[in-house]
Amino acid sequence: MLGGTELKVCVLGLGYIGLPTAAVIARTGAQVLGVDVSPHVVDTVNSGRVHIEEVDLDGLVSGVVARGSLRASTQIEPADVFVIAVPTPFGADHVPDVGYVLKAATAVATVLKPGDTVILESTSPVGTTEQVRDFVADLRPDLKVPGRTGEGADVAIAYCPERVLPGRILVELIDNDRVIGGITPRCARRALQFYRRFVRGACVTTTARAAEMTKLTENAFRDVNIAFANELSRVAETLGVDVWEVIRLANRHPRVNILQPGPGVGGHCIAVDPWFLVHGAPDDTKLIRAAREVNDAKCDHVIEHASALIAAHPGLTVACLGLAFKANIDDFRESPALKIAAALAHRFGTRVRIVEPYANVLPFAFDGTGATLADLDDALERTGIMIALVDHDVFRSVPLEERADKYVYDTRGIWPDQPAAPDTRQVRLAG
Ligand code: SAJ
Repeated sequence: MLGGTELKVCVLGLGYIGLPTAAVIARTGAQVLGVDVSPHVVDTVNSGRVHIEEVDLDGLVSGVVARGSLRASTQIEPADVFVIAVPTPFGADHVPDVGYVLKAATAVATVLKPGDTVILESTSPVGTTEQVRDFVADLRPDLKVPGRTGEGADVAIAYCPERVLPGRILVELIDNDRVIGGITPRCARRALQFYRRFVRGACVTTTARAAEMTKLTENAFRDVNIAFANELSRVAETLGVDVWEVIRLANRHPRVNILQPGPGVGGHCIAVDPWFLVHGAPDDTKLIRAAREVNDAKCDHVIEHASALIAAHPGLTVACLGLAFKANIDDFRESPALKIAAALAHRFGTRVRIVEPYANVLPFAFDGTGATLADLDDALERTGIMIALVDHDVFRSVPLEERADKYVYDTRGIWPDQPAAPDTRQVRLAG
């Protein structure tokens, strides 16, 4: 059944992961239903359009919707495989909130039948897949669930984290290796059959708990390494050295590969997931917690530095370049650039212009500030101070002659040729 073209798949959550996943599965010939709580998202997908920006996604979705392989609904329906791809935010004190996952599991339980496979893809604290299993077991006492009834279970439940990079989602969904953790080995094998339909990368099986921790480990690894770069940028600033040059030189060592400092870490993954490890083992996560704090503090540091620069030049207007959480995407979630630009807008009001080619209007964080959205050419002509917050290609390609006469605070190291103005020397070097 799992390998056949008649496979019915239900993807819960049509966000940045769920929609591309649903579309890629639909392309294999499976009948895919995407379920989302938002009627707007459902209507958009059913009309063959997309509500998120991702390379090549619009063409793929319009194709599979036109062929009838993908449709969307606010209501769940019976299927052979259920893929849960809903958000897992954290609440107060960084406590993970798996409420959406359990809500999705509750919906799945209403239509689950023997032979079905349930796969959780949402980034989750260790133990969440077992929680899903327990939920299903309680709601459906008529079904034998895995791990509670030995290997003779009616349904398979597994965890398989998404690992795709925004901007490369459709490529990485196919090419990346997948870690598939079953509640039991049989569950893992069932889920493996499913992923083999569309994944070209290696699919490796393990336990659900190991797969959950693997995902959190990957993002904590990146966070810790970015924190190292951000800490270096602070050290270099204090010592009056160009951090970008130091990193370039250190990376010539065959076993050194330092990441890039920036204005802090954003997105819904790297700035969030390490907290799930901290919450799971608070006494054992000193480094992971410290990295989170270093990266968050970098954002505040940039606000203070930029504010000092702007306050020192009361006659000049300011361009904040970028709001996205990283280069060349339209995703503003947990974005340090947005936080910094909004803080500056609240402090300096109408002096602030925001340049973000991926925004049509300013996000609500700017309401009441008097700051305005400007295009890049306009900002280059009219502003005397530029704060580079995102390394979009379009910013990177601004030639020196268009910025040589400005005060520049380059938090991403995109303009190594920028001359140091006497009173901004430290600012420029800091990153
Ligand atoms: N950043 C830096 N310096 C760097 C690299 C990144 O400051 O050298 C910043 C970015 O500007 C951004 C943040 O870190 O604000 C995160 O960006 P990212 O490109 O490192 O990662 P994400 O959040 O887009 O995607 C990550 C990926 N995880 C890893 O690389 C380990 C992706 O593979 C995951 O699927 C994704 O998280 C996720 O969904 O968990």
